[in-house]
Amino acid sequence: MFCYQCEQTTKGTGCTTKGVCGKTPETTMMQDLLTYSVKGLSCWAHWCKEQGVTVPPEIYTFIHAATFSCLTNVNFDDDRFKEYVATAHQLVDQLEAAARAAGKEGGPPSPADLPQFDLLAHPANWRLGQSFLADASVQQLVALGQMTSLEHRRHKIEPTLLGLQELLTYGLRGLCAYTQHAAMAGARNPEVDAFVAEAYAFLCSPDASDIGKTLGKILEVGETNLKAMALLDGAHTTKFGHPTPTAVRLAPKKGKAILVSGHDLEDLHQLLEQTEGTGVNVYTHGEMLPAFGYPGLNKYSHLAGNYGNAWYRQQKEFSEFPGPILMTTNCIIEPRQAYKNRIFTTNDVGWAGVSHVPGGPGQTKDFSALIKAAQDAQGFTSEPEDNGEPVKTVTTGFAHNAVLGVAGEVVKAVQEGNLKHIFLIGGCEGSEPDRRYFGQTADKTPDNTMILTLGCGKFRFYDHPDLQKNIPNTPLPRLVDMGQCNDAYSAIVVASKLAEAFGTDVNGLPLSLDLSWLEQKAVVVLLTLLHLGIKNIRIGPNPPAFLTPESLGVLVEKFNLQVVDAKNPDRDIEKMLANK
Ligand code: FS2
Ligand code: SF4
Repeated sequence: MFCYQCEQTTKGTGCTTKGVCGKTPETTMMQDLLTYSVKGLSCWAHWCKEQGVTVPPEIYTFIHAATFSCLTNVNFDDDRFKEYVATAHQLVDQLEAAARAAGKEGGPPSPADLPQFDLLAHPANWRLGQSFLADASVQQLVALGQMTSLEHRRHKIEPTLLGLQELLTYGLRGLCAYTQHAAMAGARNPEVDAFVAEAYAFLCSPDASDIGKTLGKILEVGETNLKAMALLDGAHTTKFGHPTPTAVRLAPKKGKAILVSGHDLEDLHQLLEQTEGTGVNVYTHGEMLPAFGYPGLNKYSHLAGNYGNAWYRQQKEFSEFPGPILMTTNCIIEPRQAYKNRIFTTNDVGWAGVSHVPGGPGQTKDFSALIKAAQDAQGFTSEPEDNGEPVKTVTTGFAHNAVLGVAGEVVKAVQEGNLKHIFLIGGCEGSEPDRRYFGQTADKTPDNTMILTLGCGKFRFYDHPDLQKNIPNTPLPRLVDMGQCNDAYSAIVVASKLAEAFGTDVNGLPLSLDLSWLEQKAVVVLLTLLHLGIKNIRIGPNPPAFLTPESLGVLVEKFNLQVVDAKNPDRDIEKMLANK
């Protein structure tokens, strides 16, 4: 196997025997086979659209779901990948039949001489029959996956170009995560749908051998992701209202309990509806914490609090949680025996042997098994109030609407010299020691600065007492939790409005971006920021393994993209305060 799509990759170069995430060589090959199959389906979808043949929305929904399933820490279940592969090939048959029925002969371009497709036919021409797929073992499919794999391709393509092609692929994975979340909340954007198919078709064309064209397409991924994040933001705020600053309890309440992790607010919503009046409390975990900011979710009194921290601590935290757990999206890691029979997956999340709650966009899911598991479990038998202990809280819900509501105060504080700088410190969390840098940086920022945060990276510092205070001489909080990683959209809206207020562009603001990245959602958010022309962004703790020094050099030259100085947060803070 070979996989270098995420930051925690082995030795900073690539996972070759088993993923640090737990991904096996077999699952890696199944994902590579699925990606090849999705490329073929996308070539057909893009061609049909160009020919004026209607592409049903379900086809795009599938492309997005299958793409999301290959994101880090989402799906580790080979049987599910077999189903995805079968569906991809069946949908190509469906599109071909629709094209023929519309009188369109031929099919998408499929040049024979592209080095990455030397072992199997071009993806647009390569089809697995449903009868073969019905009988095929995972091992047979793994062997096919080997022929389509990154492990094979990387010896065929010059590393800088390969890295850029992979950057485009990983950007699509992040983008499709957000469109999938939006679809679950009832929103889609046909322009975004069509772009994803077009971008996959680009990867199957001779143009993908041109570094300049590939870089251009990569920035288009960033541009399209802005639309996807806006779509998701609109879906959330339409359904659940604009987030407002809300205190979140960080302690249990006595009683039966369910823990919900991941990003899917609609799953949480449906679960809250189905548990209402049952006596079961629902707790958020990891990226679900910002749910408390939404009036349409916070109105449920049995949304009891947040339990635990970021995803990478889940094995310990889930073992100790006295009830079932629902993983709605990434990041899942190998379930321990202690909770394997009480963790449930849904959406594109999967782990072999773990119960899965089915249901797609627009459907109501049946969470009764989860609720029964909660009723059968012990639940929490004590709470801090029993001993007169104080209950710790943090505040979330500072999305764009809430922050823009105090934009006048922000401008005033800057003009009066009380607010010197704004840091955006957020993104992903992970277990590597160098990630301490982000907590240290947050702690070391001066009192007269504001920290915007989002994503699970905030768990490094979200409850630090000094950051719970206000900026001296202002009514503004020092720490502003804007939400999940997708709420980078809120940060972009706020930065653009502040730039307008100060008569400058975002690069002219006293604002620095210090981003922790792990997986491909962070990759696509970075592409969006680069598309917007934002300079001096820092990422870390390590640079992406898939970018060679040459391709990183292009980004450094064009955007002054920097890697954090993980051992020296003071030096980074000094530079950021000088807008460097
Ligand atoms: Fe955190 Fe994991 Fe949000 Fe990332 S829960 S690192 O995939 O999506 O951020
Ligand atoms: Fe390794 Fe990350 Fe790939 Fe998992 S997703 S195999 S940790 S590079």
